[in-house]
Amino acid sequence: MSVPTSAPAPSAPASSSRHFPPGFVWGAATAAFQIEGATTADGRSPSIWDTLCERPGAVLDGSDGSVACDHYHRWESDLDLLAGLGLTAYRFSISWPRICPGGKGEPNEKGLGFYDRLVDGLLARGITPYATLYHWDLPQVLEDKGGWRSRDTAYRFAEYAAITQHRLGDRVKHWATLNEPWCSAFLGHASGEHAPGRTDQAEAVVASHHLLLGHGLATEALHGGRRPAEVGVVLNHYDITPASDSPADVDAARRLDGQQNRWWLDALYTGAYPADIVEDFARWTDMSFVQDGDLAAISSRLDWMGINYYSSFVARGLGAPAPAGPRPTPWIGCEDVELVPNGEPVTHMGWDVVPSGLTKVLERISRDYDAPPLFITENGAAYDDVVVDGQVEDPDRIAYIDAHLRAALDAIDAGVDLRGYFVWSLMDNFEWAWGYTRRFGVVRVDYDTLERTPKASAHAYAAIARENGWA
Ligand code: IFM
Repeated sequence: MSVPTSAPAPSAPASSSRHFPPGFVWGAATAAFQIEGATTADGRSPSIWDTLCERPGAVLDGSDGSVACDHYHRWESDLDLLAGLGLTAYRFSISWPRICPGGKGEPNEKGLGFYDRLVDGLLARGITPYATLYHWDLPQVLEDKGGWRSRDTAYRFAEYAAITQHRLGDRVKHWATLNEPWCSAFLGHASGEHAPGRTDQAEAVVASHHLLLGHGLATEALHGGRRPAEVGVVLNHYDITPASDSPADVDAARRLDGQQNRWWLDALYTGAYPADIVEDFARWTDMSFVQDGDLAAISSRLDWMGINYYSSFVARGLGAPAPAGPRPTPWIGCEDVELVPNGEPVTHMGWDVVPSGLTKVLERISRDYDAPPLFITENGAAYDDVVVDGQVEDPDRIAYIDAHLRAALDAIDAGVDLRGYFVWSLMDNFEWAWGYTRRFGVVRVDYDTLERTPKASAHAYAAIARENGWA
């Protein structure tokens, strides 16, 4: 948590020459359920997101992932797009229900075959694969047995990780176990906005532990495999400041920071959950589901860590007097905390644009934790793109990416070991509970024709990647 002191130093002006360290990795990111479509092809079983999409009202536009960007059938031309932009790294996720449609037992050869071809296609184009094993698409068969509320799911996850690495590990070196487990635990089990759409705070805490346990067991399995594996995890972090120095606001920021940031970082790097948050959660759970040895597995050695950064939060405790006007929504899992707009411009998601928060997040992790080298595994913005003659000029997205890259470089200049950046996202895609109404891509997808067109931001980002900074 950072408490506001003085205004952060502004990033260098857009015209100044700055460069990233040699070898900095430039990539784009996607996730299986958001782009692949083909949800019934080649033996894939339903995931919890297929199920949630069927629930009336769960997805803003009533859509689902059955077609998405049809990447399952268009992957070759999508990889050509990546290569055409000159990007040399691609972060994608593997669909668990394609590999293990039954949740356990014999893997599905056709599912493995798809990722075999994808990886070969990447390598043939000189693009390094960064594979994420879990980007929220739990096989529904496992949800039916308790999902992440059940300890057994953590063991099933480690099995699936081992199967996948056994097949792809001769070509894929960089593995991420989980993507943003906070979302799986808290949006999935407390607010119910994400699959499996449950609303029980105690379940969210149990799920958070089993997700982390799954991460730890999978990390051990990947490191123990026949092939050398560089294993990481991808977390969503925010810089969190109190709205004022009132005790209620300061405590709100502590709690929010504890749940969003420290819960995960402490478990991974210190082998213990933060005591103050365990105490906060005591109203829901006594943590008796934590068994001997769990935290040792959770904190097993990592080779890198991914940070997804989009925005930062200003927290107000509801004990403090609220100003007149509409009250923002209370925060999941911290019912007496609300987020206060900080006066910055917002994206189409309504998220404050705070590049300096990225510098602070990177510096904080590097300063407070014994963390491995860092990557920004997602950063980007949804804007309400205007299409003129099939083209998108997206100056807001260009400015967002540019400012965040400069903020990342500020962190490197301050000594942070940051190794790469993946823009979210390569292309417009299924934005979870928002359906297809929010566009994060640097490549536009026309959902009627599925035609792809690089936006101006794709070219602007590619130019920075080519130059390894700004000339
Ligand atoms: O689209 C998501 C992605 O799946 C996970 N990180 C945040 C992105 C934007 O909401």
